[in-house]
Amino acid sequence: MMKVCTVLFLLRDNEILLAMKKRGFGKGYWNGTGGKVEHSETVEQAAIRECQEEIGVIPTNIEKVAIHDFVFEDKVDNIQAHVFITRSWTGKPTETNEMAPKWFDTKNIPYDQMWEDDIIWLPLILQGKKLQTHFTFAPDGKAVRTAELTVVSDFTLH
Ligand code: 6OG
Repeated sequence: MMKVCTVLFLLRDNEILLAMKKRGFGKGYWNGTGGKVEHSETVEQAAIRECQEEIGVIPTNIEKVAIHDFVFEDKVDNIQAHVFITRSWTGKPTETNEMAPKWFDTKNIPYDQMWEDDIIWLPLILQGKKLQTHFTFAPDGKAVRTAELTVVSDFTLH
């Protein structure tokens, strides 16, 4: 089985908004907002809904910048994560039960407190690239075992 998820980053000037995940999968990591896409919605709708639920912000003009396939050797459910960025939204980032948001300089991203794959692809996204990737994770579910990245001009789903 594959679970389709979203990850969304707010950007302003030279800063990126990360949010500390307070519970569930990825607890203790800084990440974009996001979660599982429900049956009744598109991936884009899910990215907007999760951002609103997790930090109280409604993004406008989201742009898809990556599709990741995350394969966990020891888990039945692999993840396809669709990554978006936005530079426009309404509302002010606010802490909720799920996440605590914070602005970081893009030169000072706390990769040591993030998923191990992020340092491999997020710098490329911040350079303006679009990516399709395939990562496999060791049985601990954390260490990246293999990484394949392709720079794309359009996304293809398989
Ligand atoms: P819930 O299951 O809590 O959503 N996610 C990942 N994000 C990054 N950057 N790297 C990973 O490497 C990830 N695996 C999952 C997708 C889980 C959230 O965590 C993200 C979702 O935003 C393995 O609803």
